[in-house]
Amino acid sequence: MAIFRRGLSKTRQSFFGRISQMLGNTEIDDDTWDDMETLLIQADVGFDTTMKVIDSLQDRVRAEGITKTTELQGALKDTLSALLEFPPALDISGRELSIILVVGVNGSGKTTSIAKMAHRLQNLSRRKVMIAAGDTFRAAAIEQLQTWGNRINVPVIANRPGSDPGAVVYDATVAAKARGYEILIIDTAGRLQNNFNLMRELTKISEVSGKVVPGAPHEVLLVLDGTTGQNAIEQAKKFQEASGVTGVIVSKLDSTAKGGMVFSIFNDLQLPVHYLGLGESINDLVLFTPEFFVDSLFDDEDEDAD
Ligand SMILES: Nc1nc2c(ncn2[C@@H]2O[C@H](COP(=O)(O)OP(=O)(O)OP(=O)(O)O)[C@@H](O)[C@H]2O)c(=O)[nH]1
Ligand SMILES: [Mg+2]
Repeated sequence: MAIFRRGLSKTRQSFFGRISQMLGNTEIDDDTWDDMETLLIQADVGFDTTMKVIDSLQDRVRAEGITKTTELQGALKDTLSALLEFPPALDISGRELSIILVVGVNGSGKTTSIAKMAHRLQNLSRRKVMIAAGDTFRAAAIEQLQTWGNRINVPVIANRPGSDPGAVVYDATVAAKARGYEILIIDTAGRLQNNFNLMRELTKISEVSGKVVPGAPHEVLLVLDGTTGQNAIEQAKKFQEASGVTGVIVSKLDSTAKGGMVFSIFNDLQLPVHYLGLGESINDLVLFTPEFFVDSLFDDEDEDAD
């Protein structure tokens, strides 16, 4: 919980934590709803999701007989929580080898998130984890992954820069099976959602893993850079079409006040968020927990205002 509060402090201090101050202590009127709408839009909750929140909040206010702005914070918390579902567990158990493909635009935080996730799965979940350096595009990308692998003691299967990513994925899948690894995480080159050829390459990488392990990849995780807010939602739609995304990792939420985009992922994209990146170090990836997330967006009533 403390790591959530620390990691989400920018979004809290800029938006949700200011709600009582902004709404003041008056009767709820039209201005209240205008202010509420502004707050949600500015926090990058997105237009459609904001409208939905306002509608349900108005229903709740009516049903509960709330008339004062001071009572709105609690109602807003409940309304926001209702938008989030507890994400299902990753589909990485109950078979010999499970494969997670990680995709996203340039610099969104894929490689870092993979290292953090591998570390979590190995140390907290006690699973045997291997990583495939499917980003063969840049030499530095392979080295970056190998450096992480050495630090967290997870093997990284790589090939020469410029080689076919499909071939690396094939080799890694065969190696993981032969050596009894339970989870293979595949890194991929960052690609823009509107680059047709690169998007098609993702489909190919997916198919290669499925040839060695039927049904693979079992999860396709899209890494969205939290600092890009609503822009990330548009990218996500393209990745959903091209690679059958099954879930989302939101990175860099510690560096942004746009944390409201998480609501949009559930509501607009209908995708579960599995992990949040809340910092640059290896332990700064947390399992998404709706209750902790929503609580961390608001000032704690017991806490001194900061
Ligand atoms: N503050 C913060 N920085 C992060 C987080 N996750 C990643 N970063 C930083 O974001 C930058 C890009 O991260 P990478 O993991 O290399 O991103 P990538 O998607 O693999 O990038 P490409 O391979 O170039 O497409 C690095 O400087 C990371 O340290 C996070 O949760 N918080
Ligand atoms: Mg990378």
